[in-house]
Amino acid sequence: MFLTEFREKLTTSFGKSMKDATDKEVFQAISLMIKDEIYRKWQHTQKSYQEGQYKQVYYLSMEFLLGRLIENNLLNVGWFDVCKEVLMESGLNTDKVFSQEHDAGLGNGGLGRLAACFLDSLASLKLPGHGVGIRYKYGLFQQKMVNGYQVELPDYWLKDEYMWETKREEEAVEVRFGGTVEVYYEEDNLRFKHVDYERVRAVPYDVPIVGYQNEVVNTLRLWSAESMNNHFHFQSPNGHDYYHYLDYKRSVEQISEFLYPDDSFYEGKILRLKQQYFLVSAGLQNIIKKHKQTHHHIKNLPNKIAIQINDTHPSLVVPELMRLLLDDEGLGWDEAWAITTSTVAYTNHTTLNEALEKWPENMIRDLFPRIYMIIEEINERFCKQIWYEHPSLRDSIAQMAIISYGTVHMAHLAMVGSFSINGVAKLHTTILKKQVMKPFYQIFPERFNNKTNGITHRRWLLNVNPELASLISSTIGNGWIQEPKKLIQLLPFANDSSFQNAIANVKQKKKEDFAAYIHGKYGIVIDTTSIFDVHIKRLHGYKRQLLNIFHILHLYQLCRENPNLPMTPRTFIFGAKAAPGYHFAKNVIKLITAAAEKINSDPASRDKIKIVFLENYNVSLAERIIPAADVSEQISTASKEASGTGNMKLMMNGALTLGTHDGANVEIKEMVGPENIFTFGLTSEEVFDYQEKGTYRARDVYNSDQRIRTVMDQLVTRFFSKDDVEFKHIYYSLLKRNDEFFVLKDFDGYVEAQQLVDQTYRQQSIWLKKSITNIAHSGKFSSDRTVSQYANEIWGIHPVTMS
Ligand code: 26W
Repeated sequence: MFLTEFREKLTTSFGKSMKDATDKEVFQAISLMIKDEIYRKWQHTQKSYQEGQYKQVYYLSMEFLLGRLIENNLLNVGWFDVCKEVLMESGLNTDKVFSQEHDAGLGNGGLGRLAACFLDSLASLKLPGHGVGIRYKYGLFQQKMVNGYQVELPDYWLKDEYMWETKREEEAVEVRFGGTVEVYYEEDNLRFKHVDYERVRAVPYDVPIVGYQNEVVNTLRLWSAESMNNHFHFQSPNGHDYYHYLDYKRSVEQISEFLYPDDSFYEGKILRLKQQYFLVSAGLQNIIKKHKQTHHHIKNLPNKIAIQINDTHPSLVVPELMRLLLDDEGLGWDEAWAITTSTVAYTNHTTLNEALEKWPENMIRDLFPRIYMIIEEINERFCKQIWYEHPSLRDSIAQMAIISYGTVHMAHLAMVGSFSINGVAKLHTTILKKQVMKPFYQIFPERFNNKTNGITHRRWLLNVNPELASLISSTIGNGWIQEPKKLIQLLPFANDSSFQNAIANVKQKKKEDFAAYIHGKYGIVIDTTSIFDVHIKRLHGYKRQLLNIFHILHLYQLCRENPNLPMTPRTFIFGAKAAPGYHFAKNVIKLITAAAEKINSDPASRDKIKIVFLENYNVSLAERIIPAADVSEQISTASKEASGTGNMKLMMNGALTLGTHDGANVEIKEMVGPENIFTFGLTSEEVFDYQEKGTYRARDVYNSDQRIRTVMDQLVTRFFSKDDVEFKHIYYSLLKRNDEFFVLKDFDGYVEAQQLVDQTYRQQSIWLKKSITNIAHSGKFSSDRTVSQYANEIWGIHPVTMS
């Protein structure tokens, strides 16, 4: 059946038979077959949602880090196995075929990948929920390594046709920038007219989001910016209008040109702000239009729609919804405000000060004059509310205001304008309530809630590790696929030696697969009997890749001092992109690659330590590394990592966590028990305490620990580099700038924890028992659990029954 249709598709689309078709044509033919299958369901789902008049949720996000969809879609339509079989029998290399799909890299890291996992869970749980984002022409940059340095290249992911999108020309809306606002009276009512604005056409491209073996196909709607054709009339004889038009066209198309590559770092770039408003305005106009078509009036909006904003990036949704309700729908302020604050919900993903968005007041005023007026009004009313209703907070008004000292605080706007404010792990939510957002918690205690992050076990176990998935199913049945919490049924097998062996065999196979992949691609050889120690995430000071490399440099020193050093060989695997302007992060990358060059070739260390820095870390690469990992590095400075989600993916694939008491590590430890995780380092309370009292002295640690001195002095004595200034940035950040991320402070604890890792790994049966225990508890971290909690506790939406 599949085979016949596949042959037919190759013939009708490309005029080719299986033996002549290129890998790309094979990929496209399969995609087209999937499309035939899912577009019917898609249409049917939309019809059912309309007719059932269900409440729907819209997840607004500047980022959706989808990766590839081919395997996911095959799995979800139930064709994964048969497709693989047919390709293999036909002598086609499935890996090569699937790799024809370019990763959709429309995100930076955790926040964007979380959005993608949520979409998968929404559809798989039959929940009526959709994504709204931007169709960036260029996704996150491609990282090339040149002489050990990161070089950024544009990611033109749309070079070949993107198989999963459909342009919906007829749903285009207009978004307006700049201009001025005229205020006038009409029948005793104050009215506002926006004039002289620049017009931008927002055109949606829809991507179907397929539920796991059910009838539901939801929508990810990505907006693209185009110029209006009728914006200018070319009349003037000297051609000025024409040049004007070209300028205008270029400035408009810029809006959806590229994804900003900053992760947890705010840059006040005007184009980024335009992107945010573009997403919000196009998304909302479309949502309201659809709502009115189905429900005929606007006043029941909160009963039928919830809007979740992914961090503050789309927080202009608050004043934009107010604008539409006031100016277009003619509602009064109080009514509009009640609707807005019952519709919008906000998720916070970071407490880092440098990541909090604060736009210059005049930027907002110039770009969106009407929106600015509305924000001013919201601010004034909010400040009054504090003054009259919370007199004890009067002294804090300036700190809590939405607009103060020439800046607009987006987190304040988001909190004031939404009915729910959630953090992404227990510890993170506690920190929000007790520290970062404390005064807001005093005013709106009922709004704060926690939703610990999750990951889709369909992609991150079933799809990337079919060997492990089938071993699990043959042991406990396949109920865990629908109900991932059932993975707990593996617990009785943790001590079972034949199950341990089977788990060890799967891990070995995945390590060999990964080794073969990097050998084929980069010519790098790695020892598959070594421990695969994996640190994969964005490169950032707080994530402390530096602590990892310092430990490696220390191990190297031990190897040089003692040729018989007893240690299990280790392969240290890094994957990380640094923001292009983040010099410290780039310096750390160079340190890792410089250390790799020296240590990997030194006879004193090369049989024990191997460092691999993988180029261009992205979703598809993560899918190859994670199943092969033994150790999961989650070593952020306590309090700084809101949750982490790589920790969950690695645990689900049997890696043991080596981590600090931070983010979701805390909950992983709670689940698996302290004996099944390696933890170390300062607690978040200790970090706060040092910060408040200013009592940390990095130099004292340096002076008192010979191991640290040895490692650090190597940075500035041409040990790893031709000159002695290459790593001075790192050296000074630790000693002169007092080690903001407590790398030196946690060094000792980390070394000790690493020794324990080594000792434990030597006792394979004990290691495997821990590994199985981790897999068994990983069901809690399925995004199905997370999304169900959002659905029940925030959105008030329910699974649908399809007609
Ligand atoms: C405006 C610049 C900017 C860009 C991105 C500021 C902040 C961000 C994101 C909030 C950064 C991010 O991805 N945060 C991560 O979100 C994940 C999903 O909740 C968490 O698991 C990570 O801990 C958090 O770092």
